[in-house]
Amino acid sequence: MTTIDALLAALRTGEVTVIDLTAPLSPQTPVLQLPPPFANTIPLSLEKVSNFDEAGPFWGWNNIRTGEHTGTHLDAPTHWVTGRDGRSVDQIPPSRLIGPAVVLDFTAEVAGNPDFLLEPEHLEAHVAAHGPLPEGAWLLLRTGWSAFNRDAVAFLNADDSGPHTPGVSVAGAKWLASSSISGFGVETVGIDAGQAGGMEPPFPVHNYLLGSDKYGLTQLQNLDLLPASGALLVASPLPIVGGTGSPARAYALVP
Ligand code: 23J
Ligand code: MN
Repeated sequence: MTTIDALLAALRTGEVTVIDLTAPLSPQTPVLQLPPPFANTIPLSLEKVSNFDEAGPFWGWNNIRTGEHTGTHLDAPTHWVTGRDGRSVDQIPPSRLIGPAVVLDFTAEVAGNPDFLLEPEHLEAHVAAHGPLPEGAWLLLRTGWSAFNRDAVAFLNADDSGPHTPGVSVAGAKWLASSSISGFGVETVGIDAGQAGGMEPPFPVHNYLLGSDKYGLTQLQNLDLLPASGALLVASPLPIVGGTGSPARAYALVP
């Protein structure tokens, strides 16, 4: 029996299950709101081509219009100034889009502090308890934030001082960039914290990870259904030629 046969058998018996980590993609899907003078991306819209009518009596189809960075999406290195000479989304090797999922759970901390930041100490404590992050891992920051997915105001959580959503400190971002991970996934609208625009450098996760050929995954959900380790992550962005990212489907295979 090959490894694939064994996996297929395990999927059939339910010994391995497939968890969809993707948020539904609709015109209501929250999108990032940067302050002026910055431009913003657009939500999803569907434009009918035909719907079993004169324009297509036996078929329905739509054109889609949205940003590369709408909903559950992947950030490619070329999204950021530090990675501008790196890989666009179509150039990411598929092997980097599949890897061991390592889930760090800070739901309790975030419940008391929406501006919670992942620090090197948290990462060092994880390594001390569980060993080094596996080569090619996808580190997933579980915060419980996906509970707000269907409510854009709560999800973006902005006030006069800007958005308040959890993320990673500058030192934490540097730590991740020099680790063996393939990518970093979050439940929030972007891979950086809500307050990251005021950090030095601004948006440190974008800055350091995308500048180190590591990728981002956003607006994940169902991270509460994953074990801390032992699951396999599969991310499937569209190979938009020259694209800086893409809406993506993300799955986990869970034993
Ligand atoms: C551009 C500027 C800041 C941010 C972002 C994009 C994203 O979150 C994104 O989707 O890449 S924070
Ligand atoms: Mn993005």
